[in-house]
Amino acid sequence: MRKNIIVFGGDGFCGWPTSLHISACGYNVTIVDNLVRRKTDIELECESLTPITPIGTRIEVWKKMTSKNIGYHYMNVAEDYEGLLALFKKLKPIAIVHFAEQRAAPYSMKSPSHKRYTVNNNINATSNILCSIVESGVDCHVVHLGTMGVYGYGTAGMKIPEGYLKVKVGGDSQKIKMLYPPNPGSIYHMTKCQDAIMFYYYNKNDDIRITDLHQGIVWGTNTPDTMLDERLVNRFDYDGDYGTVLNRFLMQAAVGHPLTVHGTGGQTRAFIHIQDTVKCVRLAIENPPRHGKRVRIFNQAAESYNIKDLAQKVNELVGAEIRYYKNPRKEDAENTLQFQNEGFKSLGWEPITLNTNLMKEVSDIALKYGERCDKRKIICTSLWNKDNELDYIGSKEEVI
Ligand code: NAD
Ligand code: USQ
Repeated sequence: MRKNIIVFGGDGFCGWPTSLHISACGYNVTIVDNLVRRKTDIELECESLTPITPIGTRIEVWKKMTSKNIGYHYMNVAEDYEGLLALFKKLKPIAIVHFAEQRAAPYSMKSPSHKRYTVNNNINATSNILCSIVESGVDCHVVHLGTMGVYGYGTAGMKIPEGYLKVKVGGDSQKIKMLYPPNPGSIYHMTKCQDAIMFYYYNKNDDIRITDLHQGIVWGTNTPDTMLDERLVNRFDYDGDYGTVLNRFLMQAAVGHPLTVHGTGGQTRAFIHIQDTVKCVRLAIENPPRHGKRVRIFNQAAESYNIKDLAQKVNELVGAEIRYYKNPRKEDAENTLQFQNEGFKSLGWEPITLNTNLMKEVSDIALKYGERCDKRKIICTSLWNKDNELDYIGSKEEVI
């Protein structure tokens, strides 16, 4: 039985622990990554808080610890179509996991060139992967990491369904299921909406089996596999472009920086722990949709929280000053967010919810590597439009 799996973007924050988990579960994993995320560290003059080792060292140490091989190809998936096609023909994977996109909303909004890079990279990566699967004739399941942000963050009076909305048309006479209307909040999120149209098309035209995972904000750092050896440590982004909110707050508390709540902190978002990310991706791989079925969409998120409550929880756990900053983004000051996540639950997933032990684990990592933090990189300086203002100081009161 073929058990090859390609992980595109397997050197990144979600991709690395996922590659290890899938390898540990007995699949032959090949990582494809052009290391652009590491190069972006150089551009932004800010490294992962954790000292990640080169990809070659990571793979060598994994082999030493587990006797399992992980293959690696340095390749730009958005540009090297011929290389990609050759790889599909050679490996004939049963599944691929597609993480290889520029994933930070603030980075995508930094400047016209960052906007255009994000669009070119993300759209071409997805397009090349789908096109090369068809041309190679390989029957493989595509598991893509999308985002909860494709829905916008409103609930329209109901729980957000898993990808499709049931609507009545023609004076209630006819019921149809349509893709939930896209409502991106950044150029990055817009590319994920565009990915969805490509999936729809390739599934309809070429019967490619596709699972699109609408993932919430990932928190945490390590998984049991990355903890086997310090050289397997996962990356920890904390800067204003790539750092995501809960990990940032835990790191900020650890280094004595005020927690940087944007606006009123009334924004509600969906969250998932990194250990659940890797589990969900494996569950998706092991339960592929059948041929002839439309694109399967799962909401890959455990629960939602508003930002102010998160800051309060971090304060209760480790003690921190909470400050409110003028919001650099164009987003609703307040929203409620409810969503369905029955798809993964029906496959046996029991979500990890925000808990003190796991938050403490992140806090301990932040304390351990705190001296690597460059505090000048903490404030988010990427502004969504000309009406937004930079705010390095913040205030004790919510910014309306
Ligand atoms: P990341 O930036 O840490 O990892 C992405 C990896 O893809 C990097 O190693 C990068 O070098 C690689 N890559 C990017 N473009 C490439 C290209 N053209 N060719 C080859 N490799 C390329 O990001 P992440 O946090 O691991 O996110 C992975 C995926 O999960 C993204 O698609 C993101 O949209 C999605 N996601 C992430 C989160 C989160 O909170 N981190 C939440 C929801 C969804
Ligand atoms: N926020 C703060 N203070 C901070 C950082 C963020 O208040 O210091 C606020 C933001 O204004 C926003 C919310 O927290 O309202 C979330 O911001 P984030 O940077 O943690 O997450 P986001 O930009 O939404 O992007 C992240 C990942 C992205 C993924 C997305 C899932 O980077 O890859 O797609 O989460 S979701 O949020 O469900 O769209």
